[in-house]
Amino acid sequence: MAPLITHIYTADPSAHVFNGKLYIYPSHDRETDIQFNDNGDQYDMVDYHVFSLDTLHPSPGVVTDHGAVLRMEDIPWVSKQLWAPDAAYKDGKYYLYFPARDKEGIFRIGVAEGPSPHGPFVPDANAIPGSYSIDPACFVDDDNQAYLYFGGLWGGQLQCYAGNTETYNPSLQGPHERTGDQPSQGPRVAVLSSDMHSFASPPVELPILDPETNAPIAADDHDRRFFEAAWLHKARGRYYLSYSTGDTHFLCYATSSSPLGPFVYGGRILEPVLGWTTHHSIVEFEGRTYLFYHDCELSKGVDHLRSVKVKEIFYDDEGRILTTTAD
Ligand code: FUB
Repeated sequence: MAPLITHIYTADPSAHVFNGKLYIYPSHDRETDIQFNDNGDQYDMVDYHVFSLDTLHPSPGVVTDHGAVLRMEDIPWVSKQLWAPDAAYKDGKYYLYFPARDKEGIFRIGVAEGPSPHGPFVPDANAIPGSYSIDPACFVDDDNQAYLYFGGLWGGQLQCYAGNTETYNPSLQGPHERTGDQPSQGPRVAVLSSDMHSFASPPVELPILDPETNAPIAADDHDRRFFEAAWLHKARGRYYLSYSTGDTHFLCYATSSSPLGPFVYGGRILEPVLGWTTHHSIVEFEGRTYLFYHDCELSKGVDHLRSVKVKEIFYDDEGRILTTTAD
């Protein structure tokens, strides 16, 4: 499959259906002269574009670029690195959630509000109180309650927070994480307030449980442990939490009967793509289930210059997602 967007580099696609149209909220990658490192400093993005399409079947229709809907210079609390965003709709308004480093260099999550799926989005003056780390994904359940899932290891700083505390430990900055038989760190989830601008209660950790032992997946199990890119979707009455395994480059998923877990590991969705990062979303559109993801084919393998792609995926009769490959 060719990249969906070729006039700029885009990554971390969060796809949603609003008013019958498919909208994509990606990161906007750009070239810089920043040295590559395991902290992800080379991912130095400064704005967000929104894209839309009328159809994906039998092939993707024309992709409209709605332009830069939010710029770093318009967000008072941010110092750098506008990383993977997501969007949500609730009660007549649209919300863009995004991670960025604050003036102290600590990743926080911000929210911006707009009247349409493509903005314009006006950011709150401060990051969401109590937010930390990266990769927000907002899920609004059938009862209209919204949840924010987030977290990412290494450059995403999740390892700097132990369990359910918000206390930042700077000595763990960089490519560090738990090791051995210790429980791996799970993503966080926060119940959002009814106005979508704050956490109704402090975030809690969502351990990913091994289906055999019912214990959290071990820190050394890099083929299955959570690294970043949490995404929540609901299908067949179950909640699917999907995520990237980071340094082993898989997209995996876990399932639960509740948006607040417990989530039990289910399997692998996508084999490694060209490029270090892998980050995705899953959405139903026109009666089919699609995986949006990115790879570095267009940039010929430059890790921080990525391009969004889309592929139909399938479940088996038991609701397991069938593993696929990038193409
Ligand atoms: O795009 C910057 C970061 O790379 C994202 O936040 C991560 O999920 C990874 O894709």
